[in-house]
Amino acid sequence: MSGLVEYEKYGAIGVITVNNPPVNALSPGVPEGIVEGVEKGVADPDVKAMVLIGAGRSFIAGADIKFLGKPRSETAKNYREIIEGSEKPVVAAIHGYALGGGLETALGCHYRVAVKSAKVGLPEVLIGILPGGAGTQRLPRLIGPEAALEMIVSGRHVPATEAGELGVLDSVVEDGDLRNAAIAFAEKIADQRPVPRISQMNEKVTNVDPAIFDAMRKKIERRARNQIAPYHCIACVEAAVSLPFEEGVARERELFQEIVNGDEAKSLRYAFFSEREATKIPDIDKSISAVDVRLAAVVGAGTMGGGIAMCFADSGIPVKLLEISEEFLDTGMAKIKANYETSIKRGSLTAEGMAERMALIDPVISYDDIANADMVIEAVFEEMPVKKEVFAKLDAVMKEGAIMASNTSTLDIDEIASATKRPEAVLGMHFFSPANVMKLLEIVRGKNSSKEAVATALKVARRIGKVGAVCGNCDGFLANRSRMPFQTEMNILIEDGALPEQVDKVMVDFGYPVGPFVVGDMSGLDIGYAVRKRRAAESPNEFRKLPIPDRLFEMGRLGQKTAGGWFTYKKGDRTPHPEPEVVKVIEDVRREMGIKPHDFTDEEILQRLLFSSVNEAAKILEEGIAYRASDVDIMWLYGFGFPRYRGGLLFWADQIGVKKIYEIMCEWEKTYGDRWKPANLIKELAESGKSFADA
Ligand code: T1G
Repeated sequence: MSGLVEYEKYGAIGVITVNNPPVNALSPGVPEGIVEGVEKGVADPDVKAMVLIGAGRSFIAGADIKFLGKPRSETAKNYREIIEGSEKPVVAAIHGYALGGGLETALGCHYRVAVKSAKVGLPEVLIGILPGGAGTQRLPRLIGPEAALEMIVSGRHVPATEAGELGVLDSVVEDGDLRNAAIAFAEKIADQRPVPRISQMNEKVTNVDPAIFDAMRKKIERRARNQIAPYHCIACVEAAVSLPFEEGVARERELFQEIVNGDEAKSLRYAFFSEREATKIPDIDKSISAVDVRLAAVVGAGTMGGGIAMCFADSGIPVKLLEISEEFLDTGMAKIKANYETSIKRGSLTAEGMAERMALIDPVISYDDIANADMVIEAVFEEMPVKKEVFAKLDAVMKEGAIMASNTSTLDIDEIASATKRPEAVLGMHFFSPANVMKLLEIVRGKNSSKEAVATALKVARRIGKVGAVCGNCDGFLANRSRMPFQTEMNILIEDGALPEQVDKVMVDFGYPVGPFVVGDMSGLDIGYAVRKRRAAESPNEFRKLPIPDRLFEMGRLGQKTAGGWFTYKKGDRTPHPEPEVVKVIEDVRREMGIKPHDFTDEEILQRLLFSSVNEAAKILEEGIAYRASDVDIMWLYGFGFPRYRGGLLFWADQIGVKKIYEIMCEWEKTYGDRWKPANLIKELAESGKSFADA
């Protein structure tokens, strides 16, 4: 055997075990090893049936993404058909995950048994491709085209119990000794004939209403905007109901080849690996032990603090929520309760789920009540004196070894840490609003933050379902600092002649869920106004005023929290409507600034906005605030809704080419001023022909 796959006989059952840590991906040698195992079982007259199982924590998590699009052996191309063609039944025994090629392998088997905690799925669409191992042909034959279409186009992981109800699995057993359960199942069916082969089950793919495919296309058109893979997935399932199996497989292979090495697939594979790369910190290896956070605490029960407390409760971690008064605490708890009730109304949470979560949140008003927490996250007003007062109190009460984090979005972590006698225990954990929804957790490493503190924050990020990315301490850290030029530039574009609805349309067409001016209306023009006031006071010479949003704020146009901001909204409707009053403000300001407005192409709007942030991200990289370009991309994907199928801000910039961006910036520096002076890193990369990925 190839060492990646072992074969052992238990009585009359041959057990084939895939052992390719960490997730038993179908790396070269694994399909070959499985075939060897099946051939051994078939050749052995004492063997009546076989079991295919995964060692370690999972069945097979899919093709090895690192080898996608690369040549494979003939056996690797046909191993599923070899399994299925066996005269002796093969039972797939699933724990952990059976995803992508893993589930397709199980569909090549004759039966599928899983433990309750297992999950199955065909998530290929999430990395810009489609199930390329006949999954789009077998699954519709097994569970019907509609259920198969939903699984394949969503790419979701289906829990075993649901998969059992759908018919993907023949048996779902209690978590425990899966191998024995599978062996028992194999013994039970060993003599049953004919051996069930999905490729020959055609009754579920005949007389199918073709309308289901266009209905799916209509259903996904908003979220699948500009993408190809979701539509190719639909076409494959259409082939399953219109062609014989072999021809359907050929069609699937043809559509797979069309996209496996396309931009969308490359971008999504990049995003997949970047997310995991972000957890690898150069000077923090596995020898650094993170604190095991069994009890958390949050200081401040406002919108952010309440949302952060929910993150812990949602993950089953008890959390104390501290406020300065019963009144503030009651308000905070009521908001949390209302959030959960909304989830129940939406069907994403049950009443008992809410009760479990609420029971994990313990509202308190004394610092002594949180002293025993392993981690405390401060989420009070974004004012330095207030934060330092909180940290001084935390320093006085928190137990030895507790990690003390601030949720600040821009304030200096080192200054906050200076309020304590243990700055090594202090770092930033910047959640994005709403904290219980947004996936990004920006971990800010102060100059004294210990490796244990950073390792703990990363471990907690994973446990509470966040995507953690680490950066250094500076004004705005990585995410907001890299985004700031974008926000300035969008206002300058309006001063110069563009309108909010044009800018928003450009960014929505690019792939953002909503445009930046609507985002401004959602977060509130008061937020930006306060930040601009602080920066103008701190660095009057550097800071560029933005008279238009200032004037809208001063008119009381704060955004969706009032009748309107950049746009006007009808009650209960988030549809943005261009507002003549806003246009008048824009025209007044242009006149006062002596600006002669001109038109912009959509491309210039897109490049002006994104290149301004590319330039800042380059400075962040050259200052060592970010470890790698892909960390910038993770922050933009998960913090700002940058379209995932474009990989991320710097991945997208690399597709254009740093040299071309450098040349455009040099032109803009002459036309629009020194804010467009290219960062040194951009100049260096342009002159050396390198990319941000090389940086
Ligand atoms: N290929 C290569 N490496 C993989 C991998 C894969 N499919 N899945 C995970 N890894 C690595 C990952 O990069 C990380 O590496 C380590 O394993 C642990 O992963 C023909 C063509 C299975 C739910 O899309 O969704 O099959 O950082 O941190 O949080 O039709 O991994 O340790 O060096 O994510 O417990 C389809 C992708 C492939 C599944 C486990 N399959 N993987 O999550 O661990 S295409 C997928 C996941 C395909 C066929 C097509 C998750 C997981 P490192 P992890 P986890």
